[in-house]
Amino acid sequence: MNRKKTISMALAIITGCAFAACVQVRQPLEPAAQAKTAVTKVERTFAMIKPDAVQHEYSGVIIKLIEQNGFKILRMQKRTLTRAQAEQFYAIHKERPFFKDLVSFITSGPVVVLALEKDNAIADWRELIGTTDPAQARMGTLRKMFAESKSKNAVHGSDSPETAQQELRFFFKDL
Ligand code: RTP
Ligand code: MG
Repeated sequence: MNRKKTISMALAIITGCAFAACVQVRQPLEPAAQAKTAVTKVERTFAMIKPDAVQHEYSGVIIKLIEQNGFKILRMQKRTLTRAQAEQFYAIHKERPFFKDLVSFITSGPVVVLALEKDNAIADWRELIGTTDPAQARMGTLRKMFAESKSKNAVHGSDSPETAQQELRFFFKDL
């Protein structure tokens, strides 16, 4: 074999190895490896089906969607909030111009309160409910499907681990 032929064979082998290495790197991870790298945390969050959605008889379908999206319902109760409870629950908004209307709305009829559990429950529930204003909400979100307006927006979701803990305790003393 002459020198030129030897060099081209060596180059072909090196190129082949490099290609194989690339293919190796680009291959998806085995399920076991994926399980090792995925960071998931079982969390609990607080959810509420607000008076507008209850009044329109959307509670059943919303509960169905909660379950279909992988949330386990730990607690669920239909109740009407008193003014004092509403003011305490939404105390963070007490200086906002919409506070009075918010309290009137949330006490205007029964709500369904729920304790939900799932991997990444807090962010996933916020994702499923969509943005505050349904006009801005993504297709497929609960607010896009069931909310009438930014004020009457069908569902509530805790926005952080701290508020989730606080809101769960507010309604479900044993959690
Ligand atoms: P939520 O607490 O009920 O899950 O809603 P959110 O985080 O998406 O929105 P947030 O800023 O916490 O506001 C609480 C609720 O107040 C009413 N709101 N009305 N008219 C308005 O400009 C206005 N802005 C807020 C909504 O019912 C909102 O969900
Ligand atoms: Mg909020």
